Amino acid sequence: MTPAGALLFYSPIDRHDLWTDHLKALLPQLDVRVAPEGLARPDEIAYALVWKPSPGDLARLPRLACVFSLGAGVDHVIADPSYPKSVPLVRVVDPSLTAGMTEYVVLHVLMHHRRQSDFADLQRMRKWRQLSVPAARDVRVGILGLGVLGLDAARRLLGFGYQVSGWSQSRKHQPGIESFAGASELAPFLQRTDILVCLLPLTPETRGILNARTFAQLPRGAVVINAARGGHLVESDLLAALDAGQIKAATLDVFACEPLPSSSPLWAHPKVTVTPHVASITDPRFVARAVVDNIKRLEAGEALENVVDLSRGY
Ligand code: NDP
Ligand code: OXD
Repeated sequence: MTPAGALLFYSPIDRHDLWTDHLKALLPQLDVRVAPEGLARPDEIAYALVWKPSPGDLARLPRLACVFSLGAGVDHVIADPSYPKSVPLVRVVDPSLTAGMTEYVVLHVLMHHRRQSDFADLQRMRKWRQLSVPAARDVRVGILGLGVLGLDAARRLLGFGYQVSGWSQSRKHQPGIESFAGASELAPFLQRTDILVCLLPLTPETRGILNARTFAQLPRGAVVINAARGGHLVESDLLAALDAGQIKAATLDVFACEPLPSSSPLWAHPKVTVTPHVASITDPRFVARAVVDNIKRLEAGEALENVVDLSRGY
């Protein structure tokens, strides 16, 4: 099968050579072009595989048939007001991406619950002190966003014995997981959450959701883990809540400005764990196949998989 047009690979951070190898191993006839040079003949591009494309660039491709996000999130694409709305946008849904996120969430929930940073402090001081650690069944974990990633993490956390709940737009019916839905159920969800994990997509409705009001509704001494997007967090509100003891500690993987500037107070904050947007990374070995399969579907006139609903923004 020879595709109807070239694929533009467009990412300031991902390895184009790896992606090209994996894509061409599956579809040798695919003409892969790499931005910015690859934008030279815009009328030859039918597909774009992108991470944070510059606003306006996709709108310059007159024959664009499908855009593939290099991540599960698509905020980096639809933030562009000129995104051509008639062109389907496909996101990553992949077991390896889900597994990576679940590992990250479980690691950090356990780290906070098991007071690992307190024990690390004691070790530095050569102090032998058996701090008390609650049983998992007495710890309430609440996940903002019970989608592909949130649901998998919730199920795994349930396996450790935590009391797990989730907040989403629509009600979920998952054994053992308490479901809260919609804006009116955010407050009761927060009130029963000791460790809050954010796995929401970034949309106009969820931007800034990790703010002073949200923190105030959590029990005193709650923990916040944000592995979704930096735009969800009001950093100054978190710093104030940490200083006041309302929030005991935070793990942050994503930031409003990435890379996190060296001047950020978050780097050296004793109650904050920083990781550089690595909670889960798209693996070209697996996801190239999903891209190629969707190209084949589109060219055969079949329905695409994992298409984003542009009207709701995720
Ligand atoms: P999904 O689209 O599968 O799930 C999103 C969930 O959020 C759904 O449960 C949805 O509710 C809920 N939701 C959306 N908007 C609202 C709202 N306004 N109020 C309440 N609930 C809402 O996304 P994924 O699980 O695949 O990914 C989630 C996010 O994780 C991505 O968008 C991305 O930003 C981030 N991510 C971060 C990575 C990292 O390395 N740090 C890696 C991969 C992803 P409903 O189910 O009812 O629709
Ligand atoms: C994603 C990400 O959205 O890597 O997949 O953040």
